Amino acid sequence: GTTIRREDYRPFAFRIPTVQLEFELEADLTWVRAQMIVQRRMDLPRVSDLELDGEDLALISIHINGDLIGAERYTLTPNTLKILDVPDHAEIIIVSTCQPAKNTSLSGLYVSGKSLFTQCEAQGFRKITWFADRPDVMSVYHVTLRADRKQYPLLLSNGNLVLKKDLDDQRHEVQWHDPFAKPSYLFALVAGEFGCREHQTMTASGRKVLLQVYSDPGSEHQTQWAMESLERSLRWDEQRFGLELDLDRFMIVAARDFNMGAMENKGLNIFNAAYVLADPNTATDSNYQAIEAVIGHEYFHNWTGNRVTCRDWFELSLKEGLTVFRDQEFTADMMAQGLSATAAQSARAIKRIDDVITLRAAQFPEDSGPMAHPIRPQSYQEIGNFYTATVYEKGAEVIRMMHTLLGEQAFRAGMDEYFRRHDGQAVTCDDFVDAMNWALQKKNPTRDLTQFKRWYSQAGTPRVNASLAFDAATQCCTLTLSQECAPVGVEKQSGMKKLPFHIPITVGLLDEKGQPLPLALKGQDDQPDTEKLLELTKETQSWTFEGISKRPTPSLLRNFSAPVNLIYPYTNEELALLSAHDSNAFARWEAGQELATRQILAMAAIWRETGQTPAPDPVMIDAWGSMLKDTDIDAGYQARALSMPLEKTVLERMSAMDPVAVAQARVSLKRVIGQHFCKELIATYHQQSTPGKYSPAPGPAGKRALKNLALSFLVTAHQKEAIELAFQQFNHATNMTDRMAAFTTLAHETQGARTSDAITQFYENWQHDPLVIDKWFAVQASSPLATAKSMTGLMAHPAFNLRNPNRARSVIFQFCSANMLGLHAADGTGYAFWADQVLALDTLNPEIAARLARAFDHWSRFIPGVKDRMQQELQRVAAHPNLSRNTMEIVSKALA
Ligand code: B3K
Ligand code: ZN
Repeated sequence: GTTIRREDYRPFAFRIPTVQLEFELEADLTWVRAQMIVQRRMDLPRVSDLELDGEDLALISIHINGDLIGAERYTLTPNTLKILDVPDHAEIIIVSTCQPAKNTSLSGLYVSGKSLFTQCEAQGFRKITWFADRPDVMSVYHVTLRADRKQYPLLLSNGNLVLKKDLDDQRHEVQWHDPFAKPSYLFALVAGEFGCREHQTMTASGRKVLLQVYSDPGSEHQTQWAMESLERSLRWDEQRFGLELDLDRFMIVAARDFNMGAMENKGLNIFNAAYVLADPNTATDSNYQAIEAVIGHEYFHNWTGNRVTCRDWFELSLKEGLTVFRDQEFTADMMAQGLSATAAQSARAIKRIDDVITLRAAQFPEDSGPMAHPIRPQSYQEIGNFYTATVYEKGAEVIRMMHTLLGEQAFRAGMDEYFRRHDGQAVTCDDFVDAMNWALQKKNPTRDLTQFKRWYSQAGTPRVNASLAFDAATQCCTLTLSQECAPVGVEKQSGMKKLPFHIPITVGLLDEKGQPLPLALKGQDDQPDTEKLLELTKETQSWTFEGISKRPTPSLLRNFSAPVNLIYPYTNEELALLSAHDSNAFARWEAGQELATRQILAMAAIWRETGQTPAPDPVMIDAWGSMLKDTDIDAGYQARALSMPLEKTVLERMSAMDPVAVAQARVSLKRVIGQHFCKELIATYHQQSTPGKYSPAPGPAGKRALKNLALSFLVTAHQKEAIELAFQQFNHATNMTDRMAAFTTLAHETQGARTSDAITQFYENWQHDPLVIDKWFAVQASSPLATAKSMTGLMAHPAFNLRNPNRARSVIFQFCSANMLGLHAADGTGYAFWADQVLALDTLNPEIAARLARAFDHWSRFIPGVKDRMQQELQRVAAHPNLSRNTMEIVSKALA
């Protein structure tokens, strides 16, 4: 494929200040008229031709300044329209058609259900009309939509509604005007029949705004939480960042077929229905939380993304990393709202834990594999492949490190300065860091973020080795940190020399009782704190603390203050001490997880040799016992602390990955704990009841999480009483969280007539609700009992539809990326299934196919036998004729 490079960026030679779009909307054939003002930029080297992007379009006519032009005035290739020799000022009108019903890629204008939707980021607008489809060309849009009144009673586009009228032939017309100049990727239209929930509210400065949530007719009762989340998002951005909604109305529309979570189109967010619709009976606590987070995320994009956008797609993390950071903070603030200081700390720690689990499971593997890239990539073949965990989640970590280094107040000053400098512009990550640097220097003129910028240009997860030297004679304790980060991905081929990162590391020291020690830096601190922010900027650095009488236990990388792997030679006893006493809730969780991870790794190694798993270290069992009995801690926190680490996170720690050994070891450890603490777990189960009306609030959700974790330990341990409890809970649950928890543990851990009855019953009760049926498919596809053959069976079910991304994800992706035992079955059928599905999806929806292809990124790190078979299937995919550019990039990089 062709590689696009960041260094090749050139500004576009023309401005397009205004665009008037007219649509005659029909599913089979949509007619589009695009009228634009084009002005040659005199500040740039002169370019005579206007080159526009287009894809799958049929050209009808081109007019320049009122004259129809002939074929000698332009050249047309499959992806470009070059209008030759355009005047300095021109009004250009292009008329074309496209075919929404044939568009299975769900990018551009497409059909979902009976409605029409658009998805333009990153490069979908070019499937609607020819245009300079790049984020640095910003225009004011006026949009006219015409369509059949019956079939498409509602016609939406960005901005404010200016006109609505009926036409002849059962058609009608609606006009929209968006006063803010925007790049084409933020354009949107929706046509169809929808139910609507409305809410009038006021911005901080007293402007009236109308909030609307549109969804399938009859689903209006499921949009209350979405509306409440939207209102909370408005308030939060006003309070925390001083940012107001800038339009008179803000719309969210739910689509059943959608490639990702949601899209921040100006004033008209289009959402995957999974992130809009919820009621207690159909959505789980985590669904509720995800809805609030995604609604917040898209809303926050209005400033970080829309008002200030990206110069080019290499700068994607400018808006995505920052907006993920903002949505994480939003959720944390919502969770901590109204709590006492200690309870708030634990609530924020829960959110941090969940985010770090995601980062480690999705981003760390990416950063060590063939697709590794810096948060600001240097090159890509297909931009659709770069909406990655690195750009998003690691991008958010990089913003968070700046927040840690600057502190809340200076960070806010930096944000204000960023908007002051760049509102209405398309800018770069450097511009953002420069604004932050300005704020940092205002606080302390000797500091700067020059070295920090390396986080934008170097990939990989740094490894930080820590060691501690204690000197009883001087009562000094020296902490030494050193960093390394080997070249990864493309860095390997380029022979790039990597330089040290600027890494903020928050630390504490505990005495032998687990009490925090004052951290007096030698000769510097008069009033020492018990926590310090160390800044590691060199390869190796040491810090000496004085007045320490016994060798302490260090508590390192508190709150996960940097996206690194921190290695310290803890004894299991030290980890147990931290897990019982560390005053930092995040670090306390981390210590317990490290204990369990070591245990699983040890058990997996022996399982490989003998087929048996040894008994775990009593230190670890005791640590779990104390956490289980600690009734002072918040239930939601306790649930995280008692959970087993994810298989993926454990696998990352193996030099040769053995997925089956890890899955077996993890489940046997869980079983041992379930058996060992049977009585306590049953007690915990019964203590955590949440009577009364369902609420997704952190309090009751935490109790449910703990109760259901206890249930799952017990069922895994094959406790008869627990299996009975699970069936009862499944049958009598009054909310989806409890029903799903019971259903999952039964379907994954038990077999027989009652289990299959439960599966049948679940389907019969919920077949009318596609989002619940996605759950039904997902539970079966992620079951340790599932095989490629049973997947083929599931896909033959009448409710399966490969064209619906949510459905494809619930079956195929669950099996290929959340089912170790199924995917890695010894007969190789799992691998062949993966390849077959990548190829099947590739002809329909390349973006989704390429995502699935990434499930094999790590093939070369597996044990022999496993890796050879994975490689063969990768090669089979790579050799397939007419592979999309998306999938080709992924498999060729994996095989390189
Ligand atoms: N900006 C969109 C992602 C678009 C992905 C296109 N392949 C959603 C978001 O990050 O909020
Ligand atoms: Zn985003």
